[in-house]
Amino acid sequence: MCWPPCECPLEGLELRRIQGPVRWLEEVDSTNRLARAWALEGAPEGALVVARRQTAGRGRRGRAWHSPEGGLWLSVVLRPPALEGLSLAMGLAVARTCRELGVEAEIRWPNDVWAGGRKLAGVLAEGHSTGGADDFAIAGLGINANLHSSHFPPELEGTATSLARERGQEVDLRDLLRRTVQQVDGVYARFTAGGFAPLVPELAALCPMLGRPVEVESSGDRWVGVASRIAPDGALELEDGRRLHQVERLRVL
Ligand code: BT5
Repeated sequence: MCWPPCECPLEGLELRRIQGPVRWLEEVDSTNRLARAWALEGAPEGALVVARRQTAGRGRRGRAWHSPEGGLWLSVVLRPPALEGLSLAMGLAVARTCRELGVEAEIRWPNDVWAGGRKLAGVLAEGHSTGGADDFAIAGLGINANLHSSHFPPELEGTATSLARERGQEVDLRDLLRRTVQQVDGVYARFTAGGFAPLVPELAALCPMLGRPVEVESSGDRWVGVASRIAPDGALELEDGRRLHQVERLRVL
């Protein structure tokens, strides 16, 4: 992709809700941080922030997201009727995109996309309540596109992967962006029309951790259970009846 883009990369796509405007940045601390500030200034639903690299990319719970040049780092302003399941819905959009490109991406509750036993992409969905009709959410998507092992710090070398690594061939970032926006638009249209529940069967089919033992860490506790299903509100249910909404860490055993 020429950067900044020489023509509008969304041109020609049939989009319902996610139509831009788009802000392109060579470098930013975090696209989620900037998208939030923009939304507070009145950015419409569907506004997008895309950066070539992030200097302080964010994961959940204050964790860092490693975002050098070569990945797709983007945030979208959404005004969903409810937040339940939004993060998983966005994960579904990312997994569908990666699958279109020939990578057998899987979803790992609550917000990861994996391939070949490693983390390929992450989603950070953050809701912002202003106490009125202006409530919004920012969905941040980080897809390791053309990252190679030398791009990852030592602690991620054995756990992270990229589209290029899985396919043995780099992807065109402009094409990846177009496909991602198209998928986000389609999944988000379904999400706003019917809520999260109708997405669950498709999601579950891409979620091989269901039926497997998982080790969970939450509020200082650690335990093992068998993941049984994703509930219509986005919770992960375990065979022992526990329902998980937020966890610090989850490892599939
Ligand atoms: C996530 O958090 O997976 C959410 C990542 C969201 C990133 C996007 S990029 C665009 C937007 N702007 C932002 O500032 N963020 C969003 P979490 O589940 O907490 O996972 C974070 C953990 O994943 C880290 O603690 C590392 O172990 C690992 N990690 C960090 N960078 C990675 C990378 N590039 N690839 C794979 N794993 C990574």
